[in-house]
Amino acid sequence: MHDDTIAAIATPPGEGGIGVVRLSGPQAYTIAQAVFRPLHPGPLRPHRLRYGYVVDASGAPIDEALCTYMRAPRSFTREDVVEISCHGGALPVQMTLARVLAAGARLARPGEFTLRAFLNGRIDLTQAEATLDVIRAQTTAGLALAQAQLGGWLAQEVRDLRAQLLEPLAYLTALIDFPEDEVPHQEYLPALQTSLEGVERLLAGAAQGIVYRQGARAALVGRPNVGKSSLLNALLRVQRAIVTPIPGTTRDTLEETANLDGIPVVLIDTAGIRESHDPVEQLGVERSRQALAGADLALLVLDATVPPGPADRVIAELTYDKPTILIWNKQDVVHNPDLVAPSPFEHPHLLGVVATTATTGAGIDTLSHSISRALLGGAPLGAGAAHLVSSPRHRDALQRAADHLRAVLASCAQGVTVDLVAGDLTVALNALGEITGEAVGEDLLDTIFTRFCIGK
Ligand SMILES: Nc1nc2c(ncn2[C@@H]2O[C@H](COP(=O)(O)OP(=O)(O)OP(=O)(O)O)[C@@H](O)[C@H]2O)c(=O)[nH]1
Ligand SMILES: [Mg+2]
Repeated sequence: MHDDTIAAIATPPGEGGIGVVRLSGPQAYTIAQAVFRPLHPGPLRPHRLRYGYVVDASGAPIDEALCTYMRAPRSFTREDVVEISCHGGALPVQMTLARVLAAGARLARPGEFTLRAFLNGRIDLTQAEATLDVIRAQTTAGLALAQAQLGGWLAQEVRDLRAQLLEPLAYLTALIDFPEDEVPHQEYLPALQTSLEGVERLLAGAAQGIVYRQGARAALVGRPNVGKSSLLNALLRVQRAIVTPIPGTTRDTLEETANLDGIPVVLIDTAGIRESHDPVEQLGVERSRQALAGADLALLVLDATVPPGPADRVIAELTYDKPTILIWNKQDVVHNPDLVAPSPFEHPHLLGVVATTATTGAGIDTLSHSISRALLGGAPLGAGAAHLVSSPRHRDALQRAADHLRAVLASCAQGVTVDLVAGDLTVALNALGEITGEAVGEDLLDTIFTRFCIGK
């Protein structure tokens, strides 16, 4: 437990109906008594809301407020926690915070409340990270993943996997000390094999989980006037980008996030790529290339009313190292709109060909499903499939655990010396421990918790 008391504004900056100042630590109660005067005098009772005033040092009211005292360990941090809800203007909230700091609290660092909840054992590291994911979720699918992780399923699975490995490790360690008691390795192979399968099962869903949580970037590229900006608007269902019949309308890249089947996809509209003597357009074309380079997926747009030419080929070649969806746009002008022409290019990473009419919205749903499938590498998340690993940190740790477990199994099969096997097994156990926080260093905690905002 910590001996200092931290405080921060827990609500976002700006104006709101209420603003909350939160305190956690051993002096939380005493500080609340000093800064909050209930309408009806008397001590604050745990888990009861009190009405009253935040008062200045002389006892004069600063603002009307409600105060909640949550006595340890029944609180978010397992410490004494006080929340003071005052009016949600910048001044009342800041003056309340200033009073609390003057009365002995220290300003909390980003994520410090959640860090304390973790350090005091109320939640594990996956749940601490999920707290942030719940706050930042951009789609209901992302929120479902975060809520499930907050519920602790991942922590439980990882703990079970670790538990399966502890006995083989204890046995191997004993063997190092008492080689004469050697029991054949074979006895532990099933347990090791089962753990490896468990780790692999978690890894199998990670790519999809990460896409749902983090989203992805998709760049619309093509010659001028093929309908890139019109497609952006159609996918967003908002007239976001300027559309005109003049080739070269879009000069700068423009990004907007769309929710495509539960994935937050940053769609990037780009300037049509062509040779140009106009210096502004040249800069725009350069930005188009950069946008493509930074994208996870290329949306290569062709005008279906004209045969693809060398200019289209040059742009297509720019997408050859990216997963790409080819879009035949302006189907309404084409003679046979139901026929989806194949790709005119031998694209090495072509994931789909879609026909659209950006101006009417025809084909846009198909396009949006093609994008989500391409990003997920297959079918979208089914109902109830919220148990997916969704953080690159967890995936990397699982990957290391899997690699070392495979090494352990290979060594057992080859009869390698016991200490080497025990070494690999220890690395695997620690990698799993990093996920839940059972085996973590200060640096890792710093990188995780500084991503939080102050007050969380
Ligand atoms: N008939 C028809 N016209 C379209 C379609 N999509 C776009 N257009 C028209 O094509 C013209 C160019 O559309 P934009 O969306 O500005 O094309 P762009 O690719 O963004 O062009 P630049 O910004 O110049 O590179 C506009 O007049 C659009 O209304 C379509 O599916 N059918
Ligand atoms: Mg445009």
